[in-house]
Amino acid sequence: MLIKIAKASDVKSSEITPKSLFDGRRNFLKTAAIAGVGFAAGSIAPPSFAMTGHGKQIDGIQPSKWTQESLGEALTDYPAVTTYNNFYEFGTGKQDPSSYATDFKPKPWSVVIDGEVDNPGTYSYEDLVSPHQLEDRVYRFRCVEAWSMVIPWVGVPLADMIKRFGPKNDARYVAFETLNDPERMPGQRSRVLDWPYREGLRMDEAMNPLSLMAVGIYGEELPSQNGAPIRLVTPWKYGFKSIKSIVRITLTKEQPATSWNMAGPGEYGFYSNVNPSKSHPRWSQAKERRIGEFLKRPTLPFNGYGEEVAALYDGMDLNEFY
Ligand SMILES: Nc1nc2c(c(=O)[nH]1)N[C@H]1C(S)=C(S)[C@@H](COP(=O)(O)O)O[C@H]1N2
Ligand SMILES: [Mo]
Repeated sequence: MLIKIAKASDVKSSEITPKSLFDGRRNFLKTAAIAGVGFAAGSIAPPSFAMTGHGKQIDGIQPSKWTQESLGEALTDYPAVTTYNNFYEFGTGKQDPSSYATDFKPKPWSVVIDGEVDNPGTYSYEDLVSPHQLEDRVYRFRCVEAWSMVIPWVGVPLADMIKRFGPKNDARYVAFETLNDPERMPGQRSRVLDWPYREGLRMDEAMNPLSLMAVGIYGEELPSQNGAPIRLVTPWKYGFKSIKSIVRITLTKEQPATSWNMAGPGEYGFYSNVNPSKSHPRWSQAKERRIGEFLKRPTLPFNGYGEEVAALYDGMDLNEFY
């Protein structure tokens, strides 16, 4: 972002595997059938070769109202979702995370819950993520660098998780931190950001039904480059809010510091809502390159989720609170 501004033209055609070559599709179709994710018959070609090297399938995923059908847009191919990534803990290049996160072991994993909660503590991944709560959700994902994807996530509503922590009345914000371990995350040996990566939401944003703690994509466990084992997804905000590999969640009274705001306060605000009419100081946000497509699309206010979230910002000047 500050370091290197990637253009969609940086994605070589060899990185964007045609849909017909998506080898995880058999698996996803199975999950989709279980989860009741609807596809028009024949809209997806059968897999052309056997499954290899993909994540473990997640069982018992529930359907959600955010389906591919209701969104009406094509999913971004699994190979693009998993090889064109920003995850500076593994390097600043788009291919670095998929190259250097391969040895990262995301489990066992635990998350520290502290701050303004009645039930603080260290929660194991298994404690935190009940398989019964897992949902399939297809969301648009818009990076501040003006590329976008459509990703079928598997996750738990953040609101359900927070309720279990027993938020106190004076908790107004939620702060998140990524693992800080240069042994396991070699990109942290370079000081491109002030580690650990930090993000935050206002309490009402965190409790909004759209906010998801994702543990999978395409019906399978998250690959490490996508933020295994657990990461945030807030689809109405620029991608950098969607913090990966979370080890700490703190409920706070004050607005928490966030990594990109610390790195470039004039370029990245706390709110970071997708806003096509507010340019980044160095480029327009009016359009986006959907990865896998040739022509640019217009960017939608709140990334198309205004109906769900615009009311959160009633009376706020979103040019001031960017
Ligand atoms: N810890 C951490 N989280 C992060 C980042 C990062 O560098 N470190 N990059 C962010 C940015 S800029 C984007 S666009 C998304 C990319 O998520 P994806 O790889 O699943 O598409 O992760 C976000 N979360
Ligand atoms: Mo991003």
